[in-house]
Amino acid sequence: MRRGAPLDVLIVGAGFAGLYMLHKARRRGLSALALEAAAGVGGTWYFNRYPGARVDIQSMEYSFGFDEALQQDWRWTERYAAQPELRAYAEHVADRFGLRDGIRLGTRVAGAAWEEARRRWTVRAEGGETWEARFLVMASGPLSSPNTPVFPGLEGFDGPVYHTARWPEEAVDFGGRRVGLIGTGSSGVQAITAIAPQCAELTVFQRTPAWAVPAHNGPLDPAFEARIKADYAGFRARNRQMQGGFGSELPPNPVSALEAGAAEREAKFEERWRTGGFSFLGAFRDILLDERANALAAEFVRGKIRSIVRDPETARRLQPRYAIGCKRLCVDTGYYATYNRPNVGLVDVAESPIERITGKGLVAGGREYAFDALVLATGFDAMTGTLTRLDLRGRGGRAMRDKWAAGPLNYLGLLIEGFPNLFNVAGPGSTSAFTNVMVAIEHHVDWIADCIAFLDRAGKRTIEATEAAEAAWVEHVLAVAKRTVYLTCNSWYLGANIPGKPRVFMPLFGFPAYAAKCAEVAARGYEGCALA
Ligand code: N01
Repeated sequence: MRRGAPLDVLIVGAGFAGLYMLHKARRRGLSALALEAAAGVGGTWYFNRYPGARVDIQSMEYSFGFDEALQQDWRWTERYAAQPELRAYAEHVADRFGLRDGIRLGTRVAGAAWEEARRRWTVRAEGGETWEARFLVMASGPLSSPNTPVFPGLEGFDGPVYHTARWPEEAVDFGGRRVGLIGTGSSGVQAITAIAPQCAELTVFQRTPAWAVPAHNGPLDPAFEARIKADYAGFRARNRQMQGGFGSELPPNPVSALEAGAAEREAKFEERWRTGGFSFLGAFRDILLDERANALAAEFVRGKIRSIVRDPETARRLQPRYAIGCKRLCVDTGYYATYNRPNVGLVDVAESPIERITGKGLVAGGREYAFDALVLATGFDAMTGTLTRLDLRGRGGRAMRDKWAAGPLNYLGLLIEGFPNLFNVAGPGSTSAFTNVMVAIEHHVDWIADCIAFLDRAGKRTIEATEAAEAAWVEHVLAVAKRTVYLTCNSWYLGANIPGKPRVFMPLFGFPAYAAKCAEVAARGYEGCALA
């Protein structure tokens, strides 16, 4: 069944990107509709409601800056907001800007096809309903397709299995139960810390240890809030000048870790450790750029792990051996200390891999571990998973999963050759994963809205990247990564967490240079794109 008149903009997703895109499109006088698979808005913050889920960028920064009244009125209760508050914020934004009637909840998009003759997208939901639109905006999120590894026997497990990224709406009671948990990335680190005090016994199956620094979360300091709100626009602008789009209150130290003396280095690491959060990686300017500088920061944190974790063997297993920050740094609230609890055990499944799940637990290294409930904190098919899992067909019926078979070709992260009038928000080729994603989202949505306005003014009906621009862009993203430590480990940035996924470095490091490039492309009449 085809729905109504063609839309200007069809948006996939009603997380923060979808909400702002819908608002922006309407403000520009465009007809727009957002389709959302979930029963509520919020995207990531709708689905990831596992115990302990919390943002790792400070709340005052991890929020929209596009509306002064919104940022003045909204009050965060904690330095790092927990998932329920973030979800409430998304709900508030939907109500405040009257977006509800432009969102179809419970509507999972199955696919979309470009119709060349009519120069439109036809978007199809599961269930068969279709919509037509001039522009298709993928606001489906870089971390929205959960990864459930193939564990033989998983279906035969007697107890409940929970994935952190698809946590049930109703409360899960772990009281008196033995819990097994696989995965120690950001989700695992938070879930382990929160579940351990709730359950009888927690066994963590770790393949790669996480680097974690303390959040020092707590109630939001009213004096800090007042100071930021006195010039919120200035605060946002200063953050946009930072490589990650956040952290201007404590910028990176301009000194090299290699030039500092041992005492100065220790003092600086200690100071940043006490401050908490990602600021640790800015203790010296070259921690993410130079492996030797990185090794000094890494050894400092390994020392912290040894001093926190009482059992030497557990402490040994928890100490990572790869570059700190190479996989996304975790920001924790007592993670390492959780292993001092008598009811928490750590099994290294790198040394003794998981062989199979049984009815009563799992077998690793020839030994069976018993538990009543299983938590999978095994992450996502990041950055490309959502677009390649959809039946997305561009010019000539070409499927996105074929176009991206060897890696996600794109231009500026925003445009894809062969897929006219499709914009991808916060995807591969953009700084999304390396930035405060709220900054990345606002930047992309504003760019997209300006691009559509330009096309309409110029009487053009389509825009798409050229193959040459795409090839050069993908090369540029890799060249930037080569100047960092990011290529020295296996991470989801590289697609290395999914067996068989092409190893292509996907996110771009450095927001200010990226934003400047996007602005320059626009100013030059969308250089690198074919307009018709
Ligand atoms: O996923 P991950 P995540 N056998 O991919 C392990 C954002 N986020 O959901 O490293 C055994 O990081 C895997 O092991 P390995 C943030 O950007 C933010 O935790 O591949 N183990 C790893 O330990 C983050 O980076 C927040 O060897 C297996 C874990 O599962 C991103 O989302 C909170 C396995 C997956 O870790 C993803 O985080 C949460 C197997 N077969 C998430 N397969 C905050 O804002 C996978 N693993 C705080």
